[in-house]
Amino acid sequence: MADDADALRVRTLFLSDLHLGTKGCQAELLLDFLRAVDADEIYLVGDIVDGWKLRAGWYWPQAHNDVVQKLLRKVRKGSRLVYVPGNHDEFLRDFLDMHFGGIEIQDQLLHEAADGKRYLVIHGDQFDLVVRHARWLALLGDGAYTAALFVNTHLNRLRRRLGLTYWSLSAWAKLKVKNAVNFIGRFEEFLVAEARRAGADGVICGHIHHAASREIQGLRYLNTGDWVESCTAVVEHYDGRMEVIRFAEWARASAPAGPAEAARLPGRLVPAAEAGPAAARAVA
Ligand SMILES: [Mn+2]
Repeated sequence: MADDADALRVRTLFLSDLHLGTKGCQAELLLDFLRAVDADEIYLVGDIVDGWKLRAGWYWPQAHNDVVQKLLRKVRKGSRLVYVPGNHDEFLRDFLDMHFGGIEIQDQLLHEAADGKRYLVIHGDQFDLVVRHARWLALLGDGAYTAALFVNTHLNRLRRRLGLTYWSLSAWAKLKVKNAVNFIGRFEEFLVAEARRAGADGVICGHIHHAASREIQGLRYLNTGDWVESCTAVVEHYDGRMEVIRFAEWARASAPAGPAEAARLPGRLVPAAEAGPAAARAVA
């Protein structure tokens, strides 16, 4: 694996759903990836630290510390770092628009790529309720849709303040495995619609642990995936081209030593597309 000196340099790196603080986080692989890539700008697109799991029981091994240190080191070396909280780290939504040691916290924002295209960067959990209740919300119209978005934003915050457990979209979706494909499709459509409303050319989100790059209704839909199962990220190259990196494949293809590095990659790291929607979102 490349060391920092000969790391791949990209204009922007988008990462989400690391779930640091849980046993599921693939921190060692993530460290390898962070050693292999450097970026002018880094967007952390939510569920970076799993506040809900940590509250239930402290789990913070050295590798998770190393990930944080690695990111902070990139900031010290000049990378801009923007943290867009998700539902698992929504405690950070109390600190929106603040700066901590060179890190900005934003609920959502527009990223302008090198080719002039603008992308809405947002975690995506804001749409849990509307994805879940899409059918009757469509019947009730715009007012109900706006109300559902508002309620969703405040629901997790309220549950946390009341000391309740986290309501999990994925647990709910697992009960309806047959609908998982529909559910992902609906999520993607809502996110694209939101990007259109924001006047953007596309959206970059996370949350459903399902990396993707495709055209939906004339806009670009990009999902960063996760570092629990699929180990994926989105990068913007210096010409503005966006690419989903699937680290398992990418490391095999780019490691000069090949087998030694590749052998470290667990066999279950299959591309999200092949793993299927049910497998792809274990802890959204
Ligand atoms: Mn999430």
